[in-house]
Amino acid sequence: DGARVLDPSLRNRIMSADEAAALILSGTNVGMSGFTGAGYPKEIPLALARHIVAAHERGEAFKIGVWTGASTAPELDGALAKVDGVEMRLPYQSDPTCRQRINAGEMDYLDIHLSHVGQFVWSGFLGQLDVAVIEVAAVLDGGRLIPSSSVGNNKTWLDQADKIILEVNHRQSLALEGMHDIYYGTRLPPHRQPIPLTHPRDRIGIPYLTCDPNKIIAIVETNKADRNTTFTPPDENSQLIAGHVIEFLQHEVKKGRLPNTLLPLQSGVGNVANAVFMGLKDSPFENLTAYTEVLQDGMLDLLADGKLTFASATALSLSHEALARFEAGIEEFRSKIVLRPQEISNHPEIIRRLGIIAMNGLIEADIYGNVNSTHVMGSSIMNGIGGSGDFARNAYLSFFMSPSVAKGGTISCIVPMVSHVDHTEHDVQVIVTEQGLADLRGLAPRQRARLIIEKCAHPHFRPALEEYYQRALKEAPGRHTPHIMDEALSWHARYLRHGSM
Ligand code: 0RQ
Repeated sequence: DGARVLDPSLRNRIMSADEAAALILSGTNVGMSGFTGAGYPKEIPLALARHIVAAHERGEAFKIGVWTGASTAPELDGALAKVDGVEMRLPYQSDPTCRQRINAGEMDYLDIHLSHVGQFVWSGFLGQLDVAVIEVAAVLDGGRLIPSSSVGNNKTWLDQADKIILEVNHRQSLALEGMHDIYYGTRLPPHRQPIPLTHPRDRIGIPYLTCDPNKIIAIVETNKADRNTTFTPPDENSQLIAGHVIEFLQHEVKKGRLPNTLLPLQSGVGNVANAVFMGLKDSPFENLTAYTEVLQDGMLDLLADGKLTFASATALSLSHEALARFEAGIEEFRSKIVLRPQEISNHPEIIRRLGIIAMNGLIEADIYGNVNSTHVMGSSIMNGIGGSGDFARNAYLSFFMSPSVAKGGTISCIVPMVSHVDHTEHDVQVIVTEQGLADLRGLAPRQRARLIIEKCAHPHFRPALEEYYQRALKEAPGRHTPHIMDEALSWHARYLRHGSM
């Protein structure tokens, strides 16, 4: 009915999702909104998938490049991957159908640091962006847009795309207005200036996305909820990991290396992250803040009870129950939450300045502290690096957390050598499993190996790791980071051959 298109001159561009999707041509690059299942377009990708099927049935090739903020949902990544409509996907995804196509070699995937995407596009490294498809809560006058439940790369897509298609989602609360802070001060070198943000609560931009209204070629009205990010109560391992992290933070406060308010927290998504935030509820720390990418259920609860005083993120990623709590309390939450573009939420300059405490997941770590968080057995992608690298390298304190074993105990997540490396030994400070915590700061490689094997490895794999390390100490030509080259990846090879490490 156009009620949320407040610029009358744009109302004649309202059309159906099918009509709008028909404006997206094969071979184009499309910048879509969406970050961890929030704020992604919900109707146009589905309509586009139908157009792609029809083209394929006519014997025509039809593939596009799909650029987003981060992961989206089955209606976007899933639908387009299912119809084999994606040539190149970037910068992060976690959809099972996409994953299968990527690992089958049928789709290219560019897995890049989330903070790099904006500057890559501005610099032209990724080629031309043809169309932006952006979900918004409302269209105001003068090309101003009320952003949706995520910001991600939307500013960059709106600025850089030749044409813009908007999905105005009536399901998103209009009370989101004012919760965003869109910074328009970023430049390419050599024109950069310091980003004037010194506290997570600082507002340095404006509450709206802006665009050239002449570029808007279509507006589609929708009414659909974001993906329901199901929340499962933390399992035993997650609780043990959270316990180790919190005990360690208390120790750091006692040593005078952290204030009792800690430092702004960043955490990845998932069960362990939620467990840490639930654990913080009963911790002695006070007036906590978060400077992170994704605001999950655990963090929302801490904001509600005052333990967390402020959270800066680029996306909300909530279960439907938490979303209801968020919407009921949105007036209060608006003073406690700010949503920013991902180039700012993940900016190395700000992460270093604020002194973030970063907590991310790992797939495997090796005995020297290199971390793989993206690949299974060296060659298959799981999700992607996401923001973990932006945070890990620049944080004040960087944790990597995981259960010590995977797949029913057949895989050790602590291995002699990682089969792929995302976070090098130089970026990894603390490794935590349910077994314990290894504080690697200030330790040389051989000291790290002893600690990681002792504190983090599962007892079932510990003796074999110990034995490998002792032999490497004797046999390796170099004693700085002792390895036996013929054997370093034999655990993975054994798993691939026999289904167990
Ligand atoms: O697969 O469910 O099929 O069994 O990996 O593992 O233990 O459920 O842990 O959901 O926290 O994911 C690193 C993948 C951990 C995630 C990773 C299998 C395991 C399971 C998931 P199944 P868990 P999590 C913020 C920051 C990179 C991006 C990032 C991730 C599945 O944290 O994607 O940090 N991180 N972003 O069985 C084979 C191993 C394995 C293994 C686990 N050693 N070998 N499979 N698995 N260890 C968010 C953004 O940036 C957007």
